[in-house]
Amino acid sequence: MYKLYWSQGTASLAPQVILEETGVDYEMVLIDMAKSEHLTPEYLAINPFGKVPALMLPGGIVMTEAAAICLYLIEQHNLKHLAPTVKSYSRAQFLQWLMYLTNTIQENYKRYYYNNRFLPKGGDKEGIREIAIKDLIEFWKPIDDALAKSDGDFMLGQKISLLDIYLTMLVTWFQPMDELTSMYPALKQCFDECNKHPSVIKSMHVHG
Ligand SMILES: N[C@@H](CCC(=O)N[C@@H](CS)C(=O)NCC(=O)O)C(=O)O
Repeated sequence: MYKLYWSQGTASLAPQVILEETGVDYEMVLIDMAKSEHLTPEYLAINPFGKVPALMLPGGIVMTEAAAICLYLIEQHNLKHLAPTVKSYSRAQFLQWLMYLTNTIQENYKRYYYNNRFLPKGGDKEGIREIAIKDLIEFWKPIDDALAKSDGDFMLGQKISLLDIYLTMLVTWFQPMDELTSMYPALKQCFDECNKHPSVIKSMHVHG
């Protein structure tokens, strides 16, 4: 059985949604980051990066990186509705936006949440957070533009894909969310539609 090591409000949300989509049984193992459980010797033995998510595969291999976990599950369980197949034309756009979400948007939340890591001791934490917010708002614009041009509510048109699930997770990290979604109507529409999807509803509920 798959085991998903997770913590509330983190990058474990998207992998959980995809696990839900597979329909297979899986176990959720809470690693409470508020109690620094991600840094215990027991967890570091499972994931030496000391981060969540981590997915233990039925054979015992541990996999990290939220987007990679999602793609792996989609491929293993042939969830064709969530990602264009390797040979399909829209795979190019799919890969482009998935990498954009992880490398540009997800990565920049680090300056927002872990601003102390980017500064010398006594540095201007609030200052770096403000720059991170300004950059994040700017980095969300191409996603809103792509959604506005799409022929449906989702990144690839009328059907939800991993892109929409992943971006929904990343929208929840922007606090208050309304500050972001009120600027970007197409993003808001996609986010609202995603939140009606049963596997998203269930996973959001677990994340609280
Ligand atoms: N690139 C990794 C990032 C994982 C990551 O940074 N997770 C955060 C929670 S969203 C974490 O565990 N942070 C703990 C820390 O950095 O100390 C992924 O996408 O899975």
